[in-house]
Amino acid sequence: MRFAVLADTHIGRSIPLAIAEHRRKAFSLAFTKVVNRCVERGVDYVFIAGDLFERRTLRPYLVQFAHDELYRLAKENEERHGKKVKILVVRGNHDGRPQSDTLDYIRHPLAEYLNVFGDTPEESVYRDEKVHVVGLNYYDQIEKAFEVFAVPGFEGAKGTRILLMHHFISGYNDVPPYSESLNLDKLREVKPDYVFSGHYHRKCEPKRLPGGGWVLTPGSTEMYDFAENPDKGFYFVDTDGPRFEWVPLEPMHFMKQVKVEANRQRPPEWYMAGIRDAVEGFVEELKQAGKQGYLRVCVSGRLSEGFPSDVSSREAEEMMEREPSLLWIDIETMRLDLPPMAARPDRASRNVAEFFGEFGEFSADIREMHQKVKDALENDASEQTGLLTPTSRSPFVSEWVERFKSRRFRGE
Ligand SMILES: [Mn+2]
Repeated sequence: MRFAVLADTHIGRSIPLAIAEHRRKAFSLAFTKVVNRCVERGVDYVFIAGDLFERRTLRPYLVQFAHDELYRLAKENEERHGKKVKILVVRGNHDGRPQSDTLDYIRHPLAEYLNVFGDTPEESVYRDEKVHVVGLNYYDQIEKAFEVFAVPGFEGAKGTRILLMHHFISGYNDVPPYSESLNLDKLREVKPDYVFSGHYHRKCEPKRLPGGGWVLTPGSTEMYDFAENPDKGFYFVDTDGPRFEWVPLEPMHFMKQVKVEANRQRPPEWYMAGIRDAVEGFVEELKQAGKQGYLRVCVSGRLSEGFPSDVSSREAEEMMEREPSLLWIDIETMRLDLPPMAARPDRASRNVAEFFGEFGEFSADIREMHQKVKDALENDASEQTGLLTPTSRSPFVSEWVERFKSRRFRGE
């Protein structure tokens, strides 16, 4: 038997919204490529491990698209290879909730090539003369769902035992903190020959379960966001052996995130030059890859003058208009800090002794100390922070303490 194992196709994803149409195309194209490869190769079963769709509500043409592609897979697979394929689908967290999900639109009583798992113990099981599949949809409480659906679902199973699910697996996927997951020992309790899982977007190598059987997470089929690496695709599994074959899918666009970061105060022009370099470098990379792409530039550091709004995206926008390979440039200046208060020009003109006049004679001490610190800052301030280093600061601290001690406040 030959399986295709895929997950997280996210058809209809449109984020970042600035390039929504490009994004929708990319996810649809990846799905079409999966169907093409399956048809070329010939498959007996296709396992879709959740998040077929991006959202519960989608544009009708996208639902139609998914429906048509699945039909094409079944039809052409039979025409070319004489095999009737069975496509098995579980619900991911993006597909919707129990009783209300996008998968309803692709369910059809006459589509015998398709099995969409439901939310009752009966609807969680698919069986025929060769395989026994338990489909575990996405639930918030995974351990409980496992006991309710997976454990009884495998009772009396004959043939190849397969668990299809949309959940993290600890000890196999890099599970994010505070996320629900199942561990390998738990999975082993139902003695599966294969566990195919989605939800985790990064490709994983097949892994032996303790005591037998395999787990496999193919990852998503397109770049879900800027943080993901572009190693996208799906697996064919030949149950002889078994043999696992990775089928790479090249992401449609080039997505990159770069930092422009200053470790000392810099004027707005410095950051602008950094952004320009980043964009120019990216255009070069696009040319080499022969692709269109989008870039996010994260600007961080401290300004020596001006305001974050002085670091404008105008130049980047002009480059975007000139250069068709640049689909979008995002410039993120949230982490750009204003100049320190000490750099405000009106400060120098203040008469410090007058300002602290209410302290009486002590205002003269304040004026003296202020002048000393100001001089020290001018000569010794750290380039990075604009402050005195701890060693150059400590004599001032002692002197302040001495001056306070030698005066008596509140009549003490
Ligand atoms: Mn997903």
